[in-house]
Amino acid sequence: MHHPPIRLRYFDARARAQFLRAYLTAQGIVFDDERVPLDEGFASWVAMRDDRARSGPLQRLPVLHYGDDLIPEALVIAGFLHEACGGRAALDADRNRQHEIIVSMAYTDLAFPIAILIWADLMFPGIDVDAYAKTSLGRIERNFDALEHALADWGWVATQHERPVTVADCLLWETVDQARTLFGSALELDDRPELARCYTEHPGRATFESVLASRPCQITGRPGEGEAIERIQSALRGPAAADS
Ligand SMILES: N[C@@H](CCC(=O)N[C@@H](CS)C(=O)NCC(=O)O)C(=O)O
Repeated sequence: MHHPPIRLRYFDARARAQFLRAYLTAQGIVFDDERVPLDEGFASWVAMRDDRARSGPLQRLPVLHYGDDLIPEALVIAGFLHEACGGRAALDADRNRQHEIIVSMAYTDLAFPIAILIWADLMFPGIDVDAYAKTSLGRIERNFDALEHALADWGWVATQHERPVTVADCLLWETVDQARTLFGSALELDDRPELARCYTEHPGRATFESVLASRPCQITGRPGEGEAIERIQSALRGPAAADS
């Protein structure tokens, strides 16, 4: 499949773009993985924000340059790539509907709350981070359970070796990996066999891991993300662990 020059511009973070990087790489598509540095005061971003030819019509990242087209919004980019890379044509109507549902759900109900939790104390000054972490984990676990049932009903994971890697597969894998990084041992996959297989047995797994390893970065652009995650995990382990 022929493509014009492709450039994906996002911060040097995983959040809204890592699954797109993984998808393009899994398709064997050469693209420019442009990363705006997470420098002091987001100076590099501030310097480019007013240039809509780079920051897009909404002045937010990610944006995808596909030849002369500039496409903003992660979900719009996801849909565009699903079409442009032949993913839509490779799936029947039911599978395409399921694909859309997985992408919408994983992005809105999993990836987004993960990012909000990481930023919580900076976004909502005075928030009780420990309580919020527990509430967030509970909500995300319920969303994982809902997804688990749907994936099983659809046989989504059972057929993952029979179809090309999809955008939804990349987003699911990336979201589970982010959740594991954020929640550590507080998040169990053992009683979620569909998600566990999607994560450990996915045919794209080696590619997803190598994309991450080739340019390691934090999940969000939050300054001090490592410490914030440690604090969240400590809260989830409970007072005994926090005191020791
Ligand atoms: N709805 C957009 C949101 C994009 C967005 O908020 N991007 C953030 C980074 S995660 C951004 O560009 N922030 C810079 C700013 O708002 O100045 C999407 O899902 O792609």
